Amino acid sequence: MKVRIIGVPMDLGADRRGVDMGPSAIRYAHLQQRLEENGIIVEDGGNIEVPNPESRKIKDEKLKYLHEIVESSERTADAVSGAIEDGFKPLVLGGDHSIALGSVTGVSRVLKKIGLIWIDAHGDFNTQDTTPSGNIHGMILAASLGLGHEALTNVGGFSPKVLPENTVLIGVRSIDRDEKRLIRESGINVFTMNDIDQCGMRNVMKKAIKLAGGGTAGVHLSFDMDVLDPMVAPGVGTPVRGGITYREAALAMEMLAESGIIRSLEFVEVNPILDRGNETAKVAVGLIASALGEEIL
Ligand code: 4U7
Ligand code: MN
Ligand code: MN
Ligand code: MN
Repeated sequence: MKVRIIGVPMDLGADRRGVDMGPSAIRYAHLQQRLEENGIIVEDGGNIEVPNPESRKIKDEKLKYLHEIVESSERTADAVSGAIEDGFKPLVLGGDHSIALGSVTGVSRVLKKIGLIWIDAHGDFNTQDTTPSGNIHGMILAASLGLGHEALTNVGGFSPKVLPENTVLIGVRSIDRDEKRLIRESGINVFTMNDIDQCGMRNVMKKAIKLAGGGTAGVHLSFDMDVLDPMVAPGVGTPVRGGITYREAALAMEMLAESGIIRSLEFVEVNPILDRGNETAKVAVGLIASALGEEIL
């Protein structure tokens, strides 16, 4: 297997500074070495160019840094498409979750019909009309399905990037009131924390793999580190108590690796400023290794 690392040091999509250092923190936690130990050929493609919030002005309080995020997304999409065309599996490192707009666009453009597995404490299903924060990292799943501001939904020049029946949202426990309505109306597949408690991660992932992988050319995994319990992953921008354990996350990754459906993947929202001893980045590296087929024995 050949993997190309693409860093996106983006924090224009969230309120708290620090996630722009996520790609460095994950690299510093020996990502490349760990993957190479598993026999993977790793190429580090460096970082996508993203402007600093300090150098820009917010123009629309309901869509903060819209223009900058759209421009960066086009660059990310090109890097992701390029990696797949060059025979690599793109591994995108965030950065806040707004970077998924570029990744999803890049994969969808090449593979045409994709599945999307979005693992997150949040729904990321707001639009400019429902957002309580104006932060675009809370709107990207909706945008991938064609909902929201046209500048977002039309990145890459096409919309939607994925169909609701092939979209699976897993691990959610914090959804805004109007966001809830949008999710229900959208027809995407959702497994909440309660579903994981009731049915177990194994059963949830079995269903998720069928829904996202069935009849699609491949699946993009978008993993928001805040799905983990804050005790496991303290270094995230928007922690929510009651999250999944390390082993539940690892099982999910191992099942995805075994399924063979994953064509590109991303890990987002690592915030080294809020972390303890780079622990959250280390957790990310462990999960990335599992998702890419690392075996215990
Ligand atoms: B993340 C929020 F209001 N829903 O829209 C919003 F609670 O990528 C949070 O999942 C969004 O971390 C979190 O701002 C986005 C808020
Ligand atoms: Mn998210
Ligand atoms: Mn989240
Ligand atoms: Mn966040």
